[in-house]
Amino acid sequence: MLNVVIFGAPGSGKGTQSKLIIKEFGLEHISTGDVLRTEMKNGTELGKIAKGYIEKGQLVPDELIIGMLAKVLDSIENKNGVIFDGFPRTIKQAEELKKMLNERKTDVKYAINLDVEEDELINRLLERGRLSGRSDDNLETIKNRLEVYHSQTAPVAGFYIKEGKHHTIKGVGTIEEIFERIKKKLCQTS
Ligand code: B4P
Repeated sequence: MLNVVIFGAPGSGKGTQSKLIIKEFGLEHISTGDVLRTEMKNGTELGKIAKGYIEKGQLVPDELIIGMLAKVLDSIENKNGVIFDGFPRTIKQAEELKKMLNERKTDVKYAINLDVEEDELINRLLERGRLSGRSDDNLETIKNRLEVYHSQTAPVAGFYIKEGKHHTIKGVGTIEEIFERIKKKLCQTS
């Protein structure tokens, strides 16, 4: 199974590139951000709790995310593999993902880290906020999200470096150029 983790700072292009990877490789898509936004829209208990964290630019607590992910994983039948978009965001989530996949006789094959400088990230997110009105795409929340990224999510790279699965991809350029870089990596090493 081709299980791929795609990670990077907020606005690095995870969701954007995931869509292209899914199409090319026939994978299932799990975006924890999308799942949380659906829960928020439907006004569920989880959605109400998540809203408080997301609007402050903080991470939703690990226990909630891990429980949510286990349910989504069990509902998937695609045998080609899964792209994990925006998960794991902490070392604890990376450890739990490994456990969950091992229990299902599989594992992560590649961790793709999209590298984009901070000014570009802020510009992209402000632009998305302007167009979509997403409540966490405002300057104050974006700055908090970037801080949280550096303190809690960036260390996840070390987890996958140790496992020999980590690949940094330059995340600046056109969407198609970046996708070509990712595709080359996934084809080269598979
Ligand atoms: P996410 O939904 O994962 O949001 P994100 O980090 O902003 O990335 P996203 O995938 O949406 O954006 P992309 O880079 O593709 O998370 C939202 C929140 O949910 C988190 O802050 C957290 O609170 C919570 N959460 C989610 N998962 C969690 C977890 N595992 N644990 C705890 N909490 C969790 O694109 C950004 C913009 O850039 C788009 O407008 C796009 O069009 C543009 N863009 C993309 N590529 C471009 C390019 N090459 N050039 C120019 N623009 C580009």
